[in-house]
Amino acid sequence: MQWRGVVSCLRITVVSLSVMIGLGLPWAGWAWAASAPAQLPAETLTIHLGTAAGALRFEPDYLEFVAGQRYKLMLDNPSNQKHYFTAKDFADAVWSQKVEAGNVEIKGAIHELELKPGAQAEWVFIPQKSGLYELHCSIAGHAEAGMMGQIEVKAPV
Ligand SMILES: [Cu+2]
Repeated sequence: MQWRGVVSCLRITVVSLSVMIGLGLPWAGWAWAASAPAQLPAETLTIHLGTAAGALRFEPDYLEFVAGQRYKLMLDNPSNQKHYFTAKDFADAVWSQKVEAGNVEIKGAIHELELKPGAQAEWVFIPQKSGLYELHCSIAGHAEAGMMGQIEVKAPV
């Protein structure tokens, strides 16, 4: 609870600073806003697609974001079969900066990710629209067996 309080305070401080910059130094404020999105500090979250024991589920199966904040979502597949991270409405509601996997960095819109056994990927994005979105694995039978989840994007405080 205390931690949440500190976070809200920090958010209010950041908003106040932005407002002050915007009002006091219009040109500096404009330049800051124009270059900001890709440089905002990123909060890191992790999601596992499947489990080492072979369970068909996402861990965790609920992710929460705040619109306008930058995130680095670390995806991995600890199981011995491939899985998908399919959340099309969510993907349409975010600005994707990049996906990094192995030595490859992919820029631009992302719709779905497939992770082979043992694979890892990092997806950097900024959610744009609040809402409750569904997540599932699109391999036949996996969603039915429980490989589903929810992604909530909250409006900025
Ligand atoms: Cu799956």
